[in-house]
Amino acid sequence: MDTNRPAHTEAGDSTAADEEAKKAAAAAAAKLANRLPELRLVVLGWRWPGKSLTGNTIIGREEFRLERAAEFCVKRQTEVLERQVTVVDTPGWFSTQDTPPSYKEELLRGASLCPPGPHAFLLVIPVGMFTEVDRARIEEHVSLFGERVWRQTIVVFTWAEVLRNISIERYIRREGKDLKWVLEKCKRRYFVINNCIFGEHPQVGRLLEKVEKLVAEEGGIYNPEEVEEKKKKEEEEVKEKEEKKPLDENQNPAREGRELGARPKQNSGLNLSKAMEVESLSN
Ligand SMILES: Nc1nc2c(ncn2[C@@H]2O[C@H](COP(=O)(O)OP(=O)(O)O)[C@@H](O)[C@H]2O)c(=O)[nH]1
Ligand SMILES: [Mg+2]
Repeated sequence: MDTNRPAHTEAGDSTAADEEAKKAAAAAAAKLANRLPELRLVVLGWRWPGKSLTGNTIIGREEFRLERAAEFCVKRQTEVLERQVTVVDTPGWFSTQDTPPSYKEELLRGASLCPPGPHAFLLVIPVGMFTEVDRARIEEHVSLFGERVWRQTIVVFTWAEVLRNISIERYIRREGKDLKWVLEKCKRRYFVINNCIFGEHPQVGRLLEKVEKLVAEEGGIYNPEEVEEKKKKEEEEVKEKEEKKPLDENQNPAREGRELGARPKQNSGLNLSKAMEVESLSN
């Protein structure tokens, strides 16, 4: 019986190895099928989590200045791993105070700097304590681009070296509901970047492949003009509805009479009797 065992295991191993090889080949084929010749990315986040440095890591050169009080978007373009890559670095939003309107406008401008629109928004979050306020600030600023933006967003974790031996999955679990909320909004698409590694490294290729997978899954890009048009249409619809409202009520004078006439009288009668009660008690 023992003699059969190694032969059986070998056969089992080779089947498992075949399966692995097939899976790897399928994954490689999918990556190739998703491949795009051009990629446009917009980097988002609050101030100082590593947006500009992430841009530099992707571009492979020190193109974006690391400055605390950046006010304007900066666009850079270069060839990365046989793709024409455009990165738009945006000024971050304020993490606790209100973000001035001019910063918000500049943030929005970022999406229109790479026509016909970005393939992905990279929402940069430094690994560390993530609070309810952080979540609310992200929601407020990301939603300036419209709800559609979440479909094109990938969370990019920076400062991941502080995790040491903890896996990113464990960190996400430990941080709790606020960080989870953000991740759920972008269908749990996240990427851990190591901004201490510069130059040739597989991480940039992996990030670009992740963007390409997102485009394949979501079936398109974020088109700022389309979103703006939709926003305008929705606003017009709301305005139209509001304009129609008083007209409808005026068309039913009987109802108007009932509502405007009967109720105040009833109420005032009630109030009067209550007031009398109080008065009589106090007497
Ligand atoms: N150790 C470490 N430092 C980082 C990382 N990302 C950014 N930094 C540093 O954090 C500071 C802010 O980075 P910057 O890219 O200018 O932030 P931005 O305001 O979001 O553009 C700079 O001193 C960077 O060198 C990271 O992943 N690890
Ligand atoms: Mg910056």
